[in-house]
Formats: sequence, structure tokens, C-alpha cells
Amino acid sequence: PLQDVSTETQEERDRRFMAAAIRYSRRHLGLTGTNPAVGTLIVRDDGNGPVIVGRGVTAIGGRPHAETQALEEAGEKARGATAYVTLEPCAHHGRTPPCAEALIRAGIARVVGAAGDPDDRVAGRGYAMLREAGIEVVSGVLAEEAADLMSGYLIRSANKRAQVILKLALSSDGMIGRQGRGQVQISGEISSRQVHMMRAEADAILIGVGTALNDDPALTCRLPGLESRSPARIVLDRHLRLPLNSTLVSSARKVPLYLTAASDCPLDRKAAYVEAGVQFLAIETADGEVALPELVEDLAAKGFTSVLVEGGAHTAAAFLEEDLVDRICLFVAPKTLGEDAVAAPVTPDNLPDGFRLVRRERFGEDDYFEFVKER
Ligand code: AOF
Ligand code: ZN
Repeated sequence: PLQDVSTETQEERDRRFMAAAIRYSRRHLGLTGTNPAVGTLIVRDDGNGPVIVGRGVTAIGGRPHAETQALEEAGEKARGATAYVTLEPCAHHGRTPPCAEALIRAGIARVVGAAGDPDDRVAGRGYAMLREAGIEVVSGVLAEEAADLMSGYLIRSANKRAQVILKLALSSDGMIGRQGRGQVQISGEISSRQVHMMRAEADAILIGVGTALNDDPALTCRLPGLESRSPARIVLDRHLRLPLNSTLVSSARKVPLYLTAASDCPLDRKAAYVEAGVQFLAIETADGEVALPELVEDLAAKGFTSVLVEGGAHTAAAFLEEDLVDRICLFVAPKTLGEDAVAAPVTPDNLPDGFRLVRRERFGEDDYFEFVKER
């Protein structure tokens, strides 16, 4: 049944439009680089109920910001209207003028905000500017939901590193695959589509070379119509074991591929990969291991906000040991792989400390669990 909104309170209305603004912002998640994917709705009520007169989401690449686009669509209708913004409007002169100023100039009467912006140049100043101009500001509406969607941006701001999301498909006996036996399809079709959406929303997918050799994966988003949203692929491959004719290397000109070769790796060995379009990340500890904390910092500096780690067991365990995992997404299928399979380093019943269940769903025959690290 349709929700009856004729008797809703202003608080209920604010939550309803903020939820819509958050859903709307999601469409550019993974496309805005170092900028958060923000959503803005301009809503006016001329006595016959609220009407959306302008919509905006942070543009691909990060600019223009959401607010200016929504205001442009609303035009004169913005005067006296309410703006729903999923992030505090910016207050700084960056590559674009401050959104707070744009909202003021457009004659917006009321601003409803969700998450605050931790950026040093904003951090409360956006809301303050609006209030000083006489605009009514209500902040913190659905703040948790907005922060959950922008978690990559918030983690990168706070920790100067990319967010790490660990995704694994598990059999019901807690296994993730069979060593040396090629790719094993564990989860079902609906789960696969969910994974491809997660890829579309990430800035990079990362796996260990063992998984790359065993599975020969493509690591692309293959949802119809969203193929162009495949993020960069990263393989932890110190000794360049990934074959030049692998699916990953063969597609490096179409979808970026990074390998983490050791710095003492001979240049002539790298040359054939470079020729194929592969790029290199040289991040290692003194003993030649890939230094994961430095890697995720380097990725943030290069503009990657969110990295989806898809295995295998060794790589997942390494990120967990370094306490670099921010979110764990587990798809558990009703299938057993048996004792000789590779055990998952984490299961719904055996989680590292500090993870809280935030979502639980059923995707076809599979159970889905999502946990967030409390920091
Ligand atoms: C907004 N609306 O849609 C977004 C905001 O480099 P700049 O000038 O684009 O500024 C980047 C900062 O702008 C970013 O760190 C964050 O504080 C804010 N992002 N702000 O008002 C938006 N994407
Ligand atoms: Zn802005």
C-alpha cells in the first residue's frame, strides 16, 4: 500500500525526503573520486503538499557539487523552498564557490542536513554560514544512514587511507574455495549481482595473486548497462606471477590493472606488463612483503576512496591482521565444500573483535551478513 503522507509531521516529512536524497546520492557512489557522493533535493510546498523542484548528485569526477545542480534545476522555485542535503554544504572556495553561499543566494528558506562534513575547510562552517544568513537549519536527520553511504569518504578523511571492504562467499561449512581447482561458484545468481553492484560502487577491487592464478577472474562489473562502472583492479603480486595472457592482464587497456611488484623486480620483466597497459604500485616493507597500511594510504593519495577486497583467504587474513578492514560482507550459501577446501578467515560466527552486524538479508538461497568495524 502507498504510504499515507497527508497527516505526516514535519519530522516525518524531513526523514522521508532525506531518505530519498540518500537513495538518490547512491547512483554516483564510486564515481566521484575523492569527493563524497552527495545528494540534494529542493522541495517546496505551496499549500498542496511537498513537490521536488530540483535534484542533484555530486557529478562524476566530484564536481560540480550536488547543491549547485539541484539549485540550477529549481531556478526561481528555490526561493522559499527547503533543501535536503545528505552532507553539510561546503563553505570553502575550492574549484567551485561554496554551496552554502549558493543556497543563500537562491533564497532557500530551510536546509535539512544529514551528515556533518569533517573536511577542515567546512566542519560546521557550512551550517554556520546558512544560519547567519537567517536560514533555518536542521542537521543530523538520518545522519547514520548518510554516513553509512559515505563511509569511504569519512574513513579517508579521518584516517588518510582508503576504506577497506572485505567480501567473501562462504559455503555453509565455512569454506571459500578449493586450492588449485579453478574457480568454484559458491553463492547464487542474486548474490553475484549484489557483488557486481558492490564493485560498481567501489574505486578498486583487490585480490591476492594466488586467487588470480587459481580463478583467472575478470573482476569487472557485468551488470547490464553498468559495464562502464568496473573499477580499477589491484593484484598483490610481488614476483609478477600473473601470466601475461591472464584475463586480468589481457583487459588492462580497458579496465585499469595495478600490480604491486617488488622494487627489486627487474625492469625488463616489468616491460611486457607495461606494454600491456599494466600499472605498478611499489609499496613494500623492508623484508619485501607488501605493506598493506602504506598501500591503503597510497591508494587514498591517488584518489581511491573505497577498496573491495575479494580474497583469497591469505589476503583477507592479512588485511584483518593489520586491522585495516572497515566492513565485512559475507554471502553464505547452502552448500558444503568439505574438509580439504580452503577455510574462510572469518565467518558470521567467528568474527574479529569490534564488528557489529548492520545488515542481514536473504539473496535467493544465500544468507547475507554485513558487519561494520566500530572505531
Ligand atoms: C558539497 N556538495 O556535492 C560535495 C561536497 O575540491 P572541491 O572544491 O570539490 O571540494 C571538495 C570537498 O567538498 C570535499 O572534501 C567535501 O568537503 C566537499 N564535498 N560538498 O557541498 C557536494 N561533494
Ligand atoms: Zn559544495
